Amino acid sequence: MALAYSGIPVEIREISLREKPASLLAISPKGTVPVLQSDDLVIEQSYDIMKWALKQFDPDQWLSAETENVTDEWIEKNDGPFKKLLDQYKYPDRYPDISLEETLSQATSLFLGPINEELKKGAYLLGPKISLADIAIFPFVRQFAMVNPDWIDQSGLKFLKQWLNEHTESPLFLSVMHKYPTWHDSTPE
Ligand SMILES: N[C@@H](CCC(=O)N[C@@H](CS)C(=O)NCC(=O)O)C(=O)O
Repeated sequence: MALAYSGIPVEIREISLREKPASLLAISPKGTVPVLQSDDLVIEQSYDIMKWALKQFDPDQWLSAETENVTDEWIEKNDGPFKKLLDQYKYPDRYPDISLEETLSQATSLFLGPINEELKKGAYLLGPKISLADIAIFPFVRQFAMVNPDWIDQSGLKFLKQWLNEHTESPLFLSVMHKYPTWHDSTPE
């Protein structure tokens, strides 16, 4: 979404995680996606790719010097503790000792509840204006909400629900949610 918003032209190579192409591992041996390559530059973290794009073109000021620290804090909470809870929730078989109730309660008190509180004050995470924090975080909340479609209504987190709906229905999100053919190194460039 950040790349599309910034208007930087990119070639997207969807890969199979089960059969990672040698060309990916050659530039980024850690083997996770996304990876962005631009001439000699290789960026291996999605958040860094987003920031790289916005540093070049950010027409609606999704990120600024004033908001960078608070945005980093939200992303750290998302990528660390919330991502762990999301995995527990998505793959309960891998965590037989942790109950669903416990995961839900921790995710709500740690992350989803605080987001809902922020959204009571303004339509977006950092206030009245959309920002990189919204764009970077809502896809993870979307994944969480997709595990049990009844959960969000039962949660009572109505500001979170409204925010999630707005972002998952946005023209920008819909415009990038395509299925791309899988890239193989034998695919003609
Ligand atoms: N913090 C990294 C996480 C990247 C990540 O873990 N991506 C997953 C896919 S969503 C992956 O590539 N996993 C490697 C694998 O399953 O082999 C980022 O945001 O770029």
